[in-house]
Amino acid sequence: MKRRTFFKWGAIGTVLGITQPVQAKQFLANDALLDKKPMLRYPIVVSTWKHGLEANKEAWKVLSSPNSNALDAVEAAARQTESDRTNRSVGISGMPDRDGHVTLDACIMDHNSKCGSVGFIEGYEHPISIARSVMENTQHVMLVGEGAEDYAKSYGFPKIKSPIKEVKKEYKTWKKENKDLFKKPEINHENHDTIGILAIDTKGNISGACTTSGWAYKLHGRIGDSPIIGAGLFIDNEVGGAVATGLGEAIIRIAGSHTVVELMRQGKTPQEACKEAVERIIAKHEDLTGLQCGFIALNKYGQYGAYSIYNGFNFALKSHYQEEMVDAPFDRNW
Ligand code: SD4
Repeated sequence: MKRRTFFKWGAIGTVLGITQPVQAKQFLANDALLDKKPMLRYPIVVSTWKHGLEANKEAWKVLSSPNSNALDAVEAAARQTESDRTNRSVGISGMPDRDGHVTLDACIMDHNSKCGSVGFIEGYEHPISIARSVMENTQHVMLVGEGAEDYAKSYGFPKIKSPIKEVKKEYKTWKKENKDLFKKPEINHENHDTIGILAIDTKGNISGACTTSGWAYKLHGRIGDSPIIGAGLFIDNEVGGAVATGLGEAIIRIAGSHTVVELMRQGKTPQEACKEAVERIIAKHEDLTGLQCGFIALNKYGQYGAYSIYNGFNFALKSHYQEEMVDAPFDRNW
């Protein structure tokens, strides 16, 4: 999102009773609380980008009940964004691939390290729920393409028309303006916006979910980091969890979310862990032009952190005490 839009949104948020976006300095104070016996700060939910605010509200309906379940919370949050037809980066209203298909990736992981994932599926409103079904009803972790769609159909997930007409229209314009379809699609802060969600419930258990239409105008058949456990999402209930957003290929190269969780296991704060993972991506890429990647992380105490290569990445936070957008610290300006 452009900064101007971001701050405009912040002003509207204030009118609606939502706290203004918090700047990096304030949010770093949270990590300073990490001592030998940190305060337990849950239930809590954090979600990538602005659409995370609405998603968190759905998660909170689950998390605020006395016997809440983080897995139900992250699924409810992801479903909210998947159904938002104004969202151009998640669900069937998301960005199409180079051939005009909207192909979706999603995964989910719980506090028992159970996980499920679907990739490269078309015409299903809730990839996240299909991913959960794969986790709960099969011996597998990941189903892709036609096989995943057949599976969804057999479990009664309704097939819907995709792409929607707004996406078709935008695709037509894009195609006209991009005659050379083999040109590398442009990656910038406006054409990739997965939702990744991490939540800790009242029992202190953590789960996570991630869902996206992926890199806009990608090659048909491409799968990003978002359905890959360890890349787009990783949870370890002993430590915490992490989710990623941005250029999936770069995130996969360093097993991004797993890396963040392992760094937290070694004693790093969520903030430090996200920063180190981002620095690893930076070190492994000579050309960082337009290469945005960001992580958010939550440790078992309910402490959160985030970091991105470029400015402009933010996330939504909700707990008993907070409901706000937080600007992630970053390595460089666009
Ligand atoms: C992908 N990581 O498909 C996703 C896109 C994304 O913010 O996260 N956009 O590479």
